[in-house]
Amino acid sequence: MKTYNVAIIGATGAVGQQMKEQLEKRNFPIKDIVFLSSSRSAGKEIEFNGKVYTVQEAKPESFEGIDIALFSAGGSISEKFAPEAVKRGAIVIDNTSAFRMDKEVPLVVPEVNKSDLRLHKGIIANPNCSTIQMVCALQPLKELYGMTKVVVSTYQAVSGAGIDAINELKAQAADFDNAKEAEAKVLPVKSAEQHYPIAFNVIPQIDQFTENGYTFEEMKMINETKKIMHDDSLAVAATCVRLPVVTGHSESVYVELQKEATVDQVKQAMTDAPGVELMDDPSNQIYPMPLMTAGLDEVFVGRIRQDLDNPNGFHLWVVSDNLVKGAALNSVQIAEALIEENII
Ligand code: L14
Repeated sequence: MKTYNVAIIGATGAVGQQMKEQLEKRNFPIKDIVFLSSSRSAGKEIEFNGKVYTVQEAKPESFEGIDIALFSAGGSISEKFAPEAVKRGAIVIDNTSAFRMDKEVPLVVPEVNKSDLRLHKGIIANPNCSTIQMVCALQPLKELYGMTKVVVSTYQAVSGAGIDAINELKAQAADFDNAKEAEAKVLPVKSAEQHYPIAFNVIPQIDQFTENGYTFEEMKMINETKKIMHDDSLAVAATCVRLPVVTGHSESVYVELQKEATVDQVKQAMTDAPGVELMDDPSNQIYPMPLMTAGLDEVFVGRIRQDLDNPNGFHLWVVSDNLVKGAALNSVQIAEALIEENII
């Protein structure tokens, strides 16, 4: 079997650690692996398949001989080093928002648009976590019934904002009586001046605001959904909200179909969809929740209801681990698809 030289950039981050775990768990055909990071995390040690590796500072030369480079160290690192990796013959799978809307860059969820991988020119973008889990549930409905409109509200975990945000939630949660005055340095946006506690709170802001009043996270969901599903005419609106959950994003999704469908048909579509698991049994209080889906691969869908005023409208509750299918697993599945399809 052919094996590959792999690099993980951002190896010590929340997503980087999960990328390492997915490669181990899925027995990815690795010849050699290097763990790269900013100078700040260089020197740390990482165990991979029983062997200890030292994290090295990313430099252009680090990509010499690399076949597949998995980037998750922030947009500016990707902008700087992804072209260097491509120049040296690597295929880059980038988990930041740096290249997602670039026309030359495929934006791929393998269950939805694997065939776009063939169009790559060196860089392939991994979509935003909230977008990935939503399109996994939407694509089968669009194929079967057509789709005109999507309205989503998210309930997002802090792990999307990194290890610092996880630690901040844990520290604040330890002190219920002082929650209101809790020290906050990370959320909603680390680089901003104003911060708010997340423990016992709900923050209707993820990423910075854009000029139209939507946040970048909301605009990412809107634009990426249209690109992945190849439908610029699909109406999409999003409201992205942070909750005091460590890992696992939840979404309330309202979708309007072109053709009429029944709840049973929508449930069947979820049962048949690759990567999706139906978890919908209200009589037994069965529906997905982030605590129960943490660490799992699938996108879980429950609470499926027909709209009471529009027979073509359906409401879905969609939950998945944002670090797994929302990030690391999707990146590794892209790499696996490149091998399966003889693209690499
Ligand atoms: O665009 O803060 O991939 O939860 C996803 C996680 C942006 C930040 C992306 C968060 C990131 C977001």
